[in-house]
Amino acid sequence: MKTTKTGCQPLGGAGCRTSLILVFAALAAISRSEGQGTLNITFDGPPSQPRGTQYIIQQYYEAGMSFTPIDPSAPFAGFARNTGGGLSFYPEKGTAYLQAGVGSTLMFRSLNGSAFDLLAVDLAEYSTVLPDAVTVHFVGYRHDGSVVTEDLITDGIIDGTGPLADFQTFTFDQTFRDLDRVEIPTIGWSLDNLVVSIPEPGTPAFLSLGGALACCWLGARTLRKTLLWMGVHKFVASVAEDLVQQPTICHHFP
Ligand SMILES: [Ca+2]
Repeated sequence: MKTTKTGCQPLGGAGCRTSLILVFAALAAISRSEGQGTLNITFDGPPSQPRGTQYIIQQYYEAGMSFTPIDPSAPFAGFARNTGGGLSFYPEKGTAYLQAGVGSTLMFRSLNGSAFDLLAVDLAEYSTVLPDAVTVHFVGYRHDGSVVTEDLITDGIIDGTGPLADFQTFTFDQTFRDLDRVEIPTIGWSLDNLVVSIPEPGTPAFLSLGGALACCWLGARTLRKTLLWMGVHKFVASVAEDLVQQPTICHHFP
């Protein structure tokens, strides 16, 4: 009987079977941890834009995320970027943000095609001229092909450069996870501080390693059972036993 130098069970033993499950679970947890790649998109640029201005734009990029109209070829396609400061009738929090007036739509996605989680957003009404509470319709297109929606309703409190808090923070539930893109087809809103989570680069490699370890373990067990079932004599069975016993995962995960 061979023994391992590390003192842990050989691969395929009950101890390593448990360890393997724990390692694989840990890798999966790492891959979906919201602490990994969590980004707060502030819309504060670049590109630079003078304070107190509102520009209509057709694209904006920040932190690996792209923002465009849903249909860039549609009439008046675009959305506004407001830098705040000086425009007393617009929401004010001291930094830049996006707005949707007539004809505006917004779509955002990861530039490299990675699926992402949508966690939170700050929303306000469009202006003190249109101060009523507004319903902002979010449509999430998940990587598995399903579609989720959420209607967020602002409180209708807005005083521009006055003392009131124009923006409110909203959070999304677990359905807005693993998204390929999100669309906002409605208008009359102001939007800032979009919080998304994107898996860290290298996560697929971690998962591949976990999968490979699982396959090795399952493959070795299957091989041993098959050889024993076929009635091969003890020598062949001992070779299979060696396959089961080597290597140990503890060399890779001390
Ligand atoms: Ca901002």
